[in-house]
Amino acid sequence: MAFNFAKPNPKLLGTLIYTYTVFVSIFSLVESRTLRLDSISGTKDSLVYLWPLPAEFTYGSDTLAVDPDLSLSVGGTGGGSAVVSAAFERYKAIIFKQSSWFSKSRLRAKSAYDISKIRIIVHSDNEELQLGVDESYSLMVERSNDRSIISEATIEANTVFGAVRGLETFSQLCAYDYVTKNVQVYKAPWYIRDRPRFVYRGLLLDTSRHYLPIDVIKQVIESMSYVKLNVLHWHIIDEESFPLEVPTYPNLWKGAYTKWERYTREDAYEIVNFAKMRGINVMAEVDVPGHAESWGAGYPDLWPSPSCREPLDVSKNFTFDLISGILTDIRKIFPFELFHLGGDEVHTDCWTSTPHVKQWLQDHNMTAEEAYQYFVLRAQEIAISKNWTPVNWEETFNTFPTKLNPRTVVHNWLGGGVCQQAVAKGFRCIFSNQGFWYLDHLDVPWDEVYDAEPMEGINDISAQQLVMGGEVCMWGETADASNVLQTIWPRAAAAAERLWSKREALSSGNITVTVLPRLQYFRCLLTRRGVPAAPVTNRYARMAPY
Ligand code: CP6
Repeated sequence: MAFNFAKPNPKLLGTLIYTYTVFVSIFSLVESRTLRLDSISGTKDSLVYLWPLPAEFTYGSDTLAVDPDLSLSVGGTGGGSAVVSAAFERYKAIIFKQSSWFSKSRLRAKSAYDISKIRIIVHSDNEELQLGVDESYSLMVERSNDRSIISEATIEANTVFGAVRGLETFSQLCAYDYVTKNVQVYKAPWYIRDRPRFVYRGLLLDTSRHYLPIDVIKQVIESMSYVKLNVLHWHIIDEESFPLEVPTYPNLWKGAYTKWERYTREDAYEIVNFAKMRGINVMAEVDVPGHAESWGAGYPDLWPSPSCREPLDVSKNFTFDLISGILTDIRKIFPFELFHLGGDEVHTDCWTSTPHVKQWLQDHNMTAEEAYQYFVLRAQEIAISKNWTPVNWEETFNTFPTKLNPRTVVHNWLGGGVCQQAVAKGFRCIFSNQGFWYLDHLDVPWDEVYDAEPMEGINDISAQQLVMGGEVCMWGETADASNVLQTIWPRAAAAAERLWSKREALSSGNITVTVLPRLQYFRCLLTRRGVPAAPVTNRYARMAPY
């Protein structure tokens, strides 16, 4: 005999209902025993738990429930972009990360939600990501007055990348409530209009001192998008290792630590694309001539001699042919208009002590310092010929400021406030003062990172416009896959707010009251999203009193 569907067996049904109830109770118990920090922080005080703080915002005191079946509706010429739909899917997963499948299906049955849809309107279908791309957006999260209409959160932006920034902010407004087991937006209605203070908000990642697997680089990029950083400065190669594939000069790969610690062109391309989907440009660095010893593993002619290997041999055309070959090969991979040529820490002893180089200097009537200038300018010409704008570490500006190509972007790292001098001479500048923004300096606490100001001492409006922004640097000598994320976070977030939010908003009031709890909340957000971020206060002297 077959089942009779028209007449359900009441005994079986009863058993099913009983089993269901038991499961619900067990799951509820398990869930309610989880930490409740984020459901509390959203309501307790008058702080706004967003990081970085938006340019303009107002809020109310209403609590809205977000539908676990949140849907996307798009409008405008750029609404149909894959950048937007992929970002929506990423953020939906983040927003409902804590809701179990079980609680979601129970909540679905209740059906009354305040926000069931995100409407994203994008006014351009141009998906090109370049320096100065419009990242502004507006975000509205409000309860509809008409209860028969499904309420929407609305994001409006001029570019798809503005929409991505808006989704990040929306995701930060959403908090999992461990009591109702629903995702809620506190303090609604929200009206936010936001835009970055600086066009360049970077993070340096060094894959030469320690190799970083692709997945780790992606984790760094993903976490950068949480604080709206927009440039990954990929310090791919240096004197210790050469992990990147360069087809024209295949022996360069011999400078990799092992054949497993290498990036193919496809790997690099994948990283650039992964970053682009998050509104992040990748600026590659080929640091010449002072940080390139590893190149000689494959091409020993690049060394002045086997016993004196740095800087690269300035006397040979082969050196510049090779630089040109690398840049030609990787131009296709890195579409960003900026390219970093290093130029730092050039100690010319090998040039003056190696006979053939010394002879070359004499023949060309050059001092070692002039040869340094000659090298940097020739490398700049190569980058410019490939349609790149050169970026150089500040020693190039400090040594020959009047000779540098005027398009050069000066990258500060020493402690002397070079940005002030560089912009006074008409150069653009990136701030990375090592006393504050070198993340490998573990003794620099979060508030010193937060207080560092790229515009310090620069008061003239036209000079201020030349300060492109800044960058935190995660050098690789002491960081690999095991600790790189916890070394970057949470202090990189402190710099990110400096670079995104209005200067006035950062300095108002006592930052241990207005900023520290917000940063601590954001650090919890990172850990909830799976980013292993270190504690915010790592010096006992700075911890809150009992
Ligand atoms: N590598 C390269 C480095 C550093 C620089 N360039 C560096 C120097 C001093 C400190 C940290 C890092 N490791 N290529 C300087 C720009 Cl304290």
